[in-house]
Parts: sequence; C-alpha cells; structure tokens
Amino acid sequence: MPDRAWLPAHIGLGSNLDDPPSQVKAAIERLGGLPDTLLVAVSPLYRSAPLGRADQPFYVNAVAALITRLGAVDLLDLLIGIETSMGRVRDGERWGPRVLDLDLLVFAGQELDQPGLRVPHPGISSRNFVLYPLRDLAPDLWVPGQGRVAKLAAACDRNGIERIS
Ligand code: A4P
Ligand code: MG
Repeated sequence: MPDRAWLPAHIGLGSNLDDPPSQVKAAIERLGGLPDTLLVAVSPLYRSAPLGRADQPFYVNAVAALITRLGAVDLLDLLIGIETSMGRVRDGERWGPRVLDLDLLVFAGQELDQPGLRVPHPGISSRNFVLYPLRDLAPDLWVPGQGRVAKLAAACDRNGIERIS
C-alpha cells in the first residue's frame, strides 16, 4: 500500500486559565510530538477579549501550521487528548474558561461535516483571534466556503486584540 500523503493542517490554540502563555507554549511542544506529523510554523501570541461570557479572563491565542499523514478524525482525537492531558476539564459550558482549547481550523482544503468534526471550524470568519495569527502564517490560504485568509482578516473587527510576542 502506498504511503499516505502529507497534508497541511492549521490548528487554533486558546487558553485563559493557569498562565495562558505557558499553556499555549506547552501545547505547541505537544503538537510537535504528534505521530506522523511535523510542526511547520507557529504564529506570534495574541491577547484577546473573551468571546462568550464577559466575566472570564482574557485569552491568549495562536495558530500552528502542521503537515500530517493522519486523517482529520485521528488528528482531532489526538488534539482532544492533548487538551485532556494538559488538564482541560469539560464541564459542558460552551465558550467557558479553559486551560487549553485546540481547534482544527482548516485541513487540506477539505470540507467535513460529521458528528464531532466540522472543518473548516465554523467560527473562523468572524474571529480576529483566529484570523490574525492565521494571517501571520498563511495570508493566501483559502478557507473552503469562506474565502482567502487575508481578506477575511481585513474584514473582521479589530477591537479587543493585541499581539504580545
Ligand atoms: N468539534 C467539531 N469540529 C471541531 C473542530 N474543527 N475542531 C467538536 C475542534 N473541535 C471540533 O468543543 C466541542 C466539540 O466540538 C468537541 O467535542 C469536538 O468534537 P469543545 O472544545 O469541547 O467546546 P468549546 O470549545 O467550548 O465549544 P466550541 O463551540 O468549539 O467553542 P470554540 O469555537 O472553540 O470557542 N474567546 C477568545 N478571545 N479566544 C478563544 O480562543 N475560545 C472559545 C471557544 C470561546 N471564546 C474565546 C475563545
Ligand atoms: Mg473548541
């Protein structure tokens, strides 16, 4: 059987508990250790106002670019494993505070909509904390069904975000 192809994937990282910059940096190291996967690039870190409940700390966000021979489902399973191993507790609250959130933003130009996995990640086009770091890495990336990253980033709200590294 031929080897599986290496495919590009972009991962969004977010944290707003327990020293968020350290959480994001530790998660980036874990991404670099995933099987059948190479970490290609990491964006600067951004500090961003919370989307969702306002009475939670600001977030630190970043984006990592990978190439991988894993499929999207296996990759997401491993991302959820990293979240859990780094102490993420799921209490059922959507958009609540978390030590680490890893979102599979874009995967090899694919559009997937299945239980537990939607790609591109549904929130991309309205979120500056995703689009700004993604633009730093891949301004020409095409987000299926939404458009080119640089154009999406230019169109989204500039408030509540600053680059911190
Ligand atoms: N899931 C489906 N598709 C994906 C995908 N492409 N990537 C499923 C990751 N997960 C995906 O996620 C719920 C379920 O989504 C998972 O079981 C997975 O199978 P979750 O992480 O448990 O819950 P959540 O993160 O609270 O919900 P959701 O809707 O994914 O929220 P988001 O979109 O991740 O937003 N404000 C700032 N400033 N910065 C942030 O990073 N993040 C959030 C969470 C809210 N506010 C924020 C930030
Ligand atoms: Mg999430």
